Amino acid sequence: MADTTHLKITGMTCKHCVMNAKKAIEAVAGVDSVEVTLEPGGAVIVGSADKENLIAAVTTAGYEAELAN
Ligand code: 9UX
Repeated sequence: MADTTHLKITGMTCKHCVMNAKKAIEAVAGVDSVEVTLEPGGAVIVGSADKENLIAAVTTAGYEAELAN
C-alpha cells in the first residue's frame, strides 16, 4: 500500500535546491512520486520508501530534513 511521507526540509534557498532535493529523493528505492516546495521547505513523498532513507538522501544532498507528519 502506498504510504505518504511529509518532510520538513531546511537549507534550500533557491529553485535549484528544490530540483537537487527532488532528484535525490526520486533516487531512493520505493519512491513513486515526490513534490518539493521551497517556501515552506518541504517534500511530500508517495511510495513505500523507508523514511530514514528519505531523510538520509536529503541530508546527503546538502540539506536538513525531518519527518513532518
Ligand atoms: Mo541555489 Mo541551492 O544557487 O543548494 S542550488 S542555493
